Amino acid sequence: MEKDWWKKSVVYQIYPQSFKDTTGSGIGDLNGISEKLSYLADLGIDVIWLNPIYQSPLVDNGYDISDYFKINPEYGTMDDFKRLLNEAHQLGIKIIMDLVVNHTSDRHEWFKKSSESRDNEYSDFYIWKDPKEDGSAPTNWGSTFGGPAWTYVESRGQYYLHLFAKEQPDLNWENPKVRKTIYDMMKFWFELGIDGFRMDVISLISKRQDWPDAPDDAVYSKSYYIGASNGPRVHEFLHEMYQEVLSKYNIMTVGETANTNSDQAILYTHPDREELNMVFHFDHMHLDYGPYGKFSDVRFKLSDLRDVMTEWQSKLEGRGWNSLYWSNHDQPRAVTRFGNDTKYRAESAKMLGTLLHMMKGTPYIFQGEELGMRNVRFDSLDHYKDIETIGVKNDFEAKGLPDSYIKKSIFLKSRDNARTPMPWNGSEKSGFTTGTPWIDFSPDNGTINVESCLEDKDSVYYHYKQLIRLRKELPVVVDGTYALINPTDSDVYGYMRMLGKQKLVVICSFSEHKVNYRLPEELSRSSGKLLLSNYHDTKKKLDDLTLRPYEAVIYLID
Ligand code: TEU
Repeated sequence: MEKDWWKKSVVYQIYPQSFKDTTGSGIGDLNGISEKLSYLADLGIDVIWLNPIYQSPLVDNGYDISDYFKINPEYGTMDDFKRLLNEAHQLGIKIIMDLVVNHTSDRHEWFKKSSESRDNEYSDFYIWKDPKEDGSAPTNWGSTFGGPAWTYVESRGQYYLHLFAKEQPDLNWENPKVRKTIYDMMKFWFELGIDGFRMDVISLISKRQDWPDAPDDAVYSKSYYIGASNGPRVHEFLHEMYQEVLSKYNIMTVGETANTNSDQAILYTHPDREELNMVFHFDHMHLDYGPYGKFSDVRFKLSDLRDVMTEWQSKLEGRGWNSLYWSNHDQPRAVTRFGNDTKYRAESAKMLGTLLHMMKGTPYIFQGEELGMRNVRFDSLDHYKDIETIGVKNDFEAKGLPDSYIKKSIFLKSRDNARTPMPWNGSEKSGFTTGTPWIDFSPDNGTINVESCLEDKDSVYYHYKQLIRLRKELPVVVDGTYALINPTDSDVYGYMRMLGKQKLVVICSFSEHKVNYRLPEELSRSSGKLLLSNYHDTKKKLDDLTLRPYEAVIYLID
């Protein structure tokens, strides 16, 4: 098998809990994924990334693992997993799993033992610190889901660190035994035949050992980054992981690295450094942050988006590799956030797909994105299930923010927007379950669903299928270098990809109105051939363009 196969791949992210339920439990399962493999093969994707399916009390929907070697019975059995892996492989689809090793669940045996005393085998598996003289926590860090990042445990007379929920204690990577145990666990899954890992918050595993306080004005929920992001030994640990495990298998790795800039990303992904293949950066996710961070009603600016994407495309050229994504299980739906989810839903969803999929890197499609799914607006905030959303609601209420602001920011940013069940058809239960779904359906399911998309040749689904096909057919999509066109245009994001004499020209309008777009002369004089557009009757030749709302075009110049 080719070594850098992941450079040519398109990844499809499955949130197992919400994909397809075969038992009537209301929770998606592994057999449901097996059942839908042919749908994914038809779409043309190469790799599935599965969110965590390990044993877990599901406080954070699986990002709190209580046994790394067991499948959560809610999702099925180890045999179901082996069957899924085998059936996927037969269809030429690879499977990567989520590796959550910054923290475990507090129900993990290691943590139970670690909490008992200061002198047993697992005592140093987690990060324990004595209280300050006045009994308070070792630092002022806040945890991601609200409240302090330290919790006191009577039996040890100490605090433990949890950057996320208190049920997610952070592992102590300074301890070589912890690292060895993790590497062995990774080998277990590779020996089973999986094709790689998406590494959860991997940029947080090495904490500064001088334990600094966060500045008072740091956004509360992010204060922990001060002492934990891209910490002093993170590259040493990842290189060690590479040597001990990753280098022994032909697999792919993608690190989730919030708060990592493009220079740091080179350190993670430069092939010579032998760490990871690529990382998920968050710079475009931060463009619509407001005074309270992620949960805001701010809208991104096109100029910022273009700057950020261009920076990452350019910086990593020849020095690393990009992951390309608009959304995932932590983010709202792309078409609501970056497009227009009412009048131009299909057009703008296709435009966004075009913009991203023609860039250099490995594209990720989050389940339902290929249908153009939108954010949901549950009537009552009580319908939201996500621990982050609930934490934000409590925090905003305590701050005295108006109800209207709380609702609006949750409608726009809640992780539950991405987590409603996959709509397989327009029936009452969406073809997802025969029981009661663990979270409400999106009210759109009657119209936006797999069946209706497959019947409609103009659907977002078929546009994504074409984008995936182009990547397979044209080496310029995989290997071409990136260059901006008209870097300051107020409505349109245009860029080229270049490989040898070939040029791919990608023009995407973010406007709800018609815009006249003037190409640089050398392009408008060339004889480009139209490859794909999100309107029927786009001009076949590349010269000055009148772009309709959210029009996206791809031309090839040979
Ligand atoms: O997310 C890490 C992360 O960066 C979160 O803080 C993210 O910013 C937040 O969800 C955005 O709203 C990963 C997982 O993807 C997420 O689902 C987990 O909850 C988290 O780690 C803890 O494991």
